Amino acid sequence: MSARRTPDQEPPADVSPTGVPADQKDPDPRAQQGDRLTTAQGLRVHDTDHSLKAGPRGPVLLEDHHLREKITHFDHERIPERVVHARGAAAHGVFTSYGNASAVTKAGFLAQEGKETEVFVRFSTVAGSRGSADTVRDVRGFSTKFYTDEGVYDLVGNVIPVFFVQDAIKFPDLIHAVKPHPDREIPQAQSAHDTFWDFVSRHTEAQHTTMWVMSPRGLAASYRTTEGFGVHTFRMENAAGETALVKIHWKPVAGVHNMVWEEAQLAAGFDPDFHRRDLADAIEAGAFPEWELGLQVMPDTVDETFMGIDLLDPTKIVPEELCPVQKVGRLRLTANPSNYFAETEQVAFHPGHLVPGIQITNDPLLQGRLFSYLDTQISRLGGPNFAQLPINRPHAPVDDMLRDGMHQTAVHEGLGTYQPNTMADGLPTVSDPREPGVYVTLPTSVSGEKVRENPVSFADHFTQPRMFWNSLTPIEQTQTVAAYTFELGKCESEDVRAHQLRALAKIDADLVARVATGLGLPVPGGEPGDGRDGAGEGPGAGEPDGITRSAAISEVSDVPGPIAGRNFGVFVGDDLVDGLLAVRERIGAEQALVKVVAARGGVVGSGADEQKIDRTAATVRSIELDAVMVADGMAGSALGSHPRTRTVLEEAFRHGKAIAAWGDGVDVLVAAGIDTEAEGVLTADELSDGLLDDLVEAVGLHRAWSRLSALDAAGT
Ligand code: HDE
Repeated sequence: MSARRTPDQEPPADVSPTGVPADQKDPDPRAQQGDRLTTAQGLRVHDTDHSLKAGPRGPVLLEDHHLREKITHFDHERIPERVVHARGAAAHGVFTSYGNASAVTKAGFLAQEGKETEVFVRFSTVAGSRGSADTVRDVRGFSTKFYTDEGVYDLVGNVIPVFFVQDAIKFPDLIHAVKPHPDREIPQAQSAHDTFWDFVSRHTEAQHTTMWVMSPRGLAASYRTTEGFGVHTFRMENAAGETALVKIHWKPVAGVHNMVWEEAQLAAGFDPDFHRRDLADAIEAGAFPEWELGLQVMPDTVDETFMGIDLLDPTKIVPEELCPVQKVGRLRLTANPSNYFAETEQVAFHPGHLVPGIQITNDPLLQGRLFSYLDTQISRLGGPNFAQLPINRPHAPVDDMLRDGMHQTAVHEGLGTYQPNTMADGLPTVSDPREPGVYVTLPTSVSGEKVRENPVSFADHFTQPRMFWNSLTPIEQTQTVAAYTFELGKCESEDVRAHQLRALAKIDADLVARVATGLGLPVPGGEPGDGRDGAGEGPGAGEPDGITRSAAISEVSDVPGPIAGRNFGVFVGDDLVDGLLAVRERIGAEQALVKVVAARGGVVGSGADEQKIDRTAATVRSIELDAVMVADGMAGSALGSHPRTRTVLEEAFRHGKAIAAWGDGVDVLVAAGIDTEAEGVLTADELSDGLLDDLVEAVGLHRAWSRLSALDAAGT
């Protein structure tokens, strides 16, 4: 970008009327050019702050084209938000193949080791509108656009491996039920209301996904620490034409990490952009979020089941104990979008954007999605030409014979708009199906009568929620009970609560007893439910080959994970910098981030020891810190005695976050009522390598889980 000229400077002689030197014209006419403000027609403007008026106090003149053009364009700046997944954040990155997937798929981007493919990934919540808070309880979207050499491949997944309904025809009902009530348009971005629970208690196939959402999985700590899932089973084909049924996973290198409920609520108020900011900040700081792509590969059998699990049923997982996830590549997000609207808002994903080697199955949910996404983009992006938008353009050559239409920006030349032709020398030609890179639909056989029916196995709605419940650790179960109790407690209708309790009774006696007790309602037995579709108790597939517990479901582990990108807040006294460099070095070595917190802004220390203050008593909140450190010198300082310090420490303690203090910083903990003997509270006379090592380990365990029970017992 060239420097702007002041008004009294003469333009250089080689400048065109639009201010763009001829040799610097951007070849893309849609980009902004030059350094002079113009109208949309390229006319230079000398004033953009005053409307044209009949005298300084007179009426505004209709002839002011600049005014009318500026306001008209502004009036149309918004496009319809996505009907679901409206709230999102995205980033650019690179996918690198490990090269070991070629036995399963001939997809070029997975073929050879080290093959790199550019990607754009959009994360989202589902229920809320575009301006809603990030940290609400919800399923989250995890969509990846791979710009492969063979064309665009979209993996449009979620952070929860199952879905609420088994058939796309129910999707409008589900979304109507979870969206705000149509009369008052409340509550925003919440499932804690009657219509949602009315729906999921009657469509009991939703119980499995609902339980994932009620568990800590519904409260992602950050997008960087969520798993992703393709949900449906896909059919993959290798170069020899052999096929397999495959479930697709994203495994976060930073581990799975979720919020506790109070933390999520505080974040929704204090920083509604919490996840969006976290993602962008991490990328800007060079702590690039990473995931490994994993495949569960299962035989392509006629009945499309695996060890009793119907692979076409999107409400079922295949436990990792039965079919391990094989890692086939790594995703790294390396750059933030430069324009939210152009990229994050206009990106258009579609589960039917596939590449050779990856094919769909007859999962009725997937089949319906194949229709929906193209349809919705036409209304959301104003016509059929959205593939021309820069963010949606394939990075492979396109010659599609699609022409004209709303918002056509290409100037197509020649007569080759039909096939076969002689007028354009036969171009573009169709490819020989045996050539690499050509998409050929697998000739799978289809038969049967036209019916509106589900396979029998789809009527088993309770085996897998039971397995999920059994897989949670006691503290995760307690959090899940608290979530059900809160959400059902927000339902006005006794009938709705009772319906949902009857569904829970079919999952687990302890679960339903605890939720019913919290609601003050009688505990139902296993009487016939109110569900549709066989009431969820159909013969079904039964317990997946005796697996009643899957360890991969729980986030709690006694093995510390990596802490890259985590935030360590160091509370310092009025002039303390001693030890701060050691803290920075140790924490920085883990690619984690240090935030210096002092009473007021500016710097602490002087000369070579000077350190920038990142947060003050006014701006610091516990929600953005994974660990709180209270340095020597805090006692008696302005921050040490500040009420905000106490609040941060109390919240960090309640939320099970690691807390460390040394020197007279320990006195500050005691004064705030922190139990210095509790799990994850580390104290020492002075800062040492040992203290920092222990702190790093405590953060790697995510939380001091034993400290959470008090919070949940209190019903928060
Ligand atoms: Fe979507 N979904 N969906 N969905 N979905 C949309 O497409 C739909 C489903 C998912 O970041 C919409 O472009 C139907 C499952 C994500 O831009 C819409 C059904 C999964 C995103 C649509 C489902 C998803 C969407 C709205 C039931 C996980 C955000 C805007 C059959 C595997 C993509 C848009 C982004 C968005 C329809 C179910 C994931 C209306 C009909 C299952 C991540 O087309």
